[in-house]
Amino acid sequence: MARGAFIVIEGLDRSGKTTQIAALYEHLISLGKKVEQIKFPDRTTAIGKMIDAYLKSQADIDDHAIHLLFSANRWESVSKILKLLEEGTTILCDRYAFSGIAFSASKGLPFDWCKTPDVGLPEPDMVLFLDVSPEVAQERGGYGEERYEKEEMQKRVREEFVRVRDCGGRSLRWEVVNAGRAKDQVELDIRNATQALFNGVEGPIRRLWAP
Ligand code: Z5A
Ligand code: MG
Repeated sequence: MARGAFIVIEGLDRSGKTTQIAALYEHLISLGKKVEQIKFPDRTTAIGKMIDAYLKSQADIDDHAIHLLFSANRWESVSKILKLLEEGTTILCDRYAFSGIAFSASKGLPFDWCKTPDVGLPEPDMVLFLDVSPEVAQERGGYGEERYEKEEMQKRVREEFVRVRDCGGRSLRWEVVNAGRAKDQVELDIRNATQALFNGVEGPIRRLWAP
């Protein structure tokens, strides 16, 4: 039996990640596929609650320490991710290690240091990067109240995402989607980019940035 596909959606704040994951999820359900949605940060765990307090500016945490907490929050989901994939369930994941690097590096932490704690995580079969200019993102109801939701920060993060893509490693598939268009157009592009994965994937789950 083919294993499930691991599909990650990345992008800036307000790029439509959650909207598009929900649309793809409904499409896969309508096709009778086994599919699950996951999201990072996962704010439901003990570590996730610390991250939530940090993002809401209710707690101050050193930049290095919060970076490691975001990574630990992914590691605590690994057994669940592997189990779902092995039993043939497709995973749609809202943000992953790529956000981890882009956000922390844009605060000035060394890029390679940021990458290290996520080395060895399950590697996605495809990353869809929803690209919007910070200006378009801001038109979508403006940024929220959380710590990183400022135009200047989002501009730096967008630049860091280019570096993250370029360090992806040989096997990583990174597709850029123009997410500045109407929702249904973006949805169609995402469906077309991912449909070869809908019947599952042959071969083992690779590890992210493994040597
Ligand atoms: N972070 C980190 O630092 N390190 C890490 O390792 C990880 C994350 C994993 C919280 O993330 C913060 O954590 C985030 C990165 C950091 N900081 N920031 N910024 P989060 O995922 O919990 O929160 P978020 O990125 O802010 O998600 P979001 O605001 O929910 O954005 P979204 O999911 O991309 O957008 P959306 O909710 O689908 O859509 C936003 C609005 O736009 C909504 O009103 C939609 O109806 C509308 N929309 C969506 N698509 C369109 C189109 N095509 N046209 C017009 N309007 C649209
Ligand atoms: Mg937000």
